[in-house]
Amino acid sequence: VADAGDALAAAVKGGGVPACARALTLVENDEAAADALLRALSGAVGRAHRVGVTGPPGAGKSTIVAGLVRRWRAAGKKVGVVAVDPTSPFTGGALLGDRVRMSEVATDPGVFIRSLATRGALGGLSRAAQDACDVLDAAGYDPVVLETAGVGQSEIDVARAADTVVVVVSPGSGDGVQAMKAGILEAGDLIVVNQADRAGAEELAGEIEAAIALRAESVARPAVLRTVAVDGRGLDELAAAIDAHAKASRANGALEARRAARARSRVRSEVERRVTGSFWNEGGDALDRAAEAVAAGRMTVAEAASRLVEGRRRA
Ligand SMILES: Nc1nc2c(ncn2[C@@H]2O[C@H](COP(=O)(O)OP(=O)(O)O)[C@@H](O)[C@H]2O)c(=O)[nH]1
Ligand SMILES: [Mg+2]
Repeated sequence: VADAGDALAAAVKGGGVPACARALTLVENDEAAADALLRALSGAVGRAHRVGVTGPPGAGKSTIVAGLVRRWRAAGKKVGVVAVDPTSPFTGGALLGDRVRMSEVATDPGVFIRSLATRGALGGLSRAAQDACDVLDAAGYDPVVLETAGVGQSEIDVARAADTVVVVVSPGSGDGVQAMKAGILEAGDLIVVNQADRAGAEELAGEIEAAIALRAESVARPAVLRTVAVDGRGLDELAAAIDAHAKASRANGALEARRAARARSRVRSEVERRVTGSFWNEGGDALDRAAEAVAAGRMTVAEAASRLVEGRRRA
């Protein structure tokens, strides 16, 4: 297994497209093989700039990503995209705005796009998404984009795993306001009000700018950009703003600090996953008995939990 893993790792580092595809399938489906592969790749990880694109479903994230990909390709970059979005998978027809553009990007060997399946807990998916970014990074794709949909804490956390975080909102259906309330704006290094061709866009951008202006002096104040992703308006400016953020964070140490925090958080979640996983694997019927006692009113939740934890300590 180790030899097969090493051969695959070498092919990934060589930039082989089929090797990348195989590696990402392992990351999604085969934990042990993925661990071995990532170990073999580890020395090659860390060169790519990771761009997180997050926001409510339908805001236009995938359309924006497609537009950015075309610009980066025109600039000679090799681009990787990992999408975690059950509502608009990258493999679906709607993805890249229109079919012509999609086939253009999809057949371009300088672009690698992968939608991750959303089965299992988001904790597992978050791990898979970051591992997938590591694979594309090691394969020489730079930048690597991580698109995540939704405004829940876990989606925000996944997006935060990027070097530059772009939060996309759009007018209508109250999504923008909801996104603000959910705290998603705080995660953004850049805020994009997309669908600027639609009613309410300028009001939404104004509200967001007002909210940002109220932040303490010590807190970063992200720029608010307007885009119309379907016709490309504002995307040159967005690409330039991403580039500027990448350069500035590299120069002022913010990138290094963020990567250290990211490594810490990945190790921490992995420990938590293993500890809770092994805890429940080893004592399924103890949980059943405790649950029965709590349901019957013979024990409180706290007492039941204490018993389980103490029982394990003694074992
Ligand atoms: N009017 C308008 N529609 C847009 C714009 N950007 C994207 N859309 C449309 O909005 C829908 C959702 O876009 P998509 O990129 O899949 O959103 P995602 O779920 O955030 O990835 C699609 O039908 C797009 O064509 C825009 O700037 N203006
Ligand atoms: Mg999408």
